[in-house]
Amino acid sequence: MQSLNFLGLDETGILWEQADVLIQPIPYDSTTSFQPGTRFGPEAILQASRQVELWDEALQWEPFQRYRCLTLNEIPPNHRGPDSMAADIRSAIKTYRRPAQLLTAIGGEHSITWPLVESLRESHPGLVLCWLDAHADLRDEWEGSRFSHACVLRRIAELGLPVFHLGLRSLSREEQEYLQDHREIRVYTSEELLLGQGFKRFQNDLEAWPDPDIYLSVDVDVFDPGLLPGTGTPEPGGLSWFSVLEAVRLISNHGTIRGLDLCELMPIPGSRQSEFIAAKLIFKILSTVLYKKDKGAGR
Ligand SMILES: [Mn+2]
Repeated sequence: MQSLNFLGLDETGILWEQADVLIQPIPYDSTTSFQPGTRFGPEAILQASRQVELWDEALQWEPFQRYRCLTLNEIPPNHRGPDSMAADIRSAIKTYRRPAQLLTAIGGEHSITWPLVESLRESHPGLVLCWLDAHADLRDEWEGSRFSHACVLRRIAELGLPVFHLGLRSLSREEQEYLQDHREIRVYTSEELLLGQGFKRFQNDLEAWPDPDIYLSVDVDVFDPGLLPGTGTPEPGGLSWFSVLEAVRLISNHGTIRGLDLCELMPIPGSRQSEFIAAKLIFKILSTVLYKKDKGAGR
């Protein structure tokens, strides 16, 4: 069977060592609460990505005319639980990832981000995390696992890297107390970003890190569910398309995005809306990162 690839690009003759961007599908969802189905996210996003225009109308260029993008085979789900899955992800990406390549993971549930960040920190010890998500994901344990999607940001924060969380609008009292005790996790709520000075404060705070290496993790529930309904735990009051692009622009302008993921897309039968928006966002992020790399190269 012909496997699906991102944007329907012609990958003929591209070796993984030569690719500037590696797309890594990770269809894993054993712990997703409320509604399952994010295991079908990567395939739906790759399928929908074929409808995304290759021309970036905002930046006025076509990134994959110049840069090579290769979609890898999926990392199969490990049903022993998210900690076993994390070990599989770590060992899979260790075999092929090179520091200069931009690894772009497509989930699956958000628990996949922990091994991705942990691995990237080995080559980029000063890594800063930008986290776009409606939820805090700061529980110490959930459904019998400390590595569940509901605990993933807590496990990552314990690695000791600076965290910028944009779009929060739903958390438990336990998570609120954790945030009060852990000021290294900087939070910009959806309300502050949409109705207040959140972007300004985010930009000011980021400036304390000169030219950082950045990992960008997007839970698609950061979007308003009116725009993107296909996710396991939709929350009202989410970000708009342009506010998410503004966040991406600020992040990319300020530092260098070294790795990214997009998680928690749950296809809705009969609709392609959510997966198309997710595919287009991945394209927009990659275009933004590659554009900066391209313009910087000539200086
Ligand atoms: Mn979430």
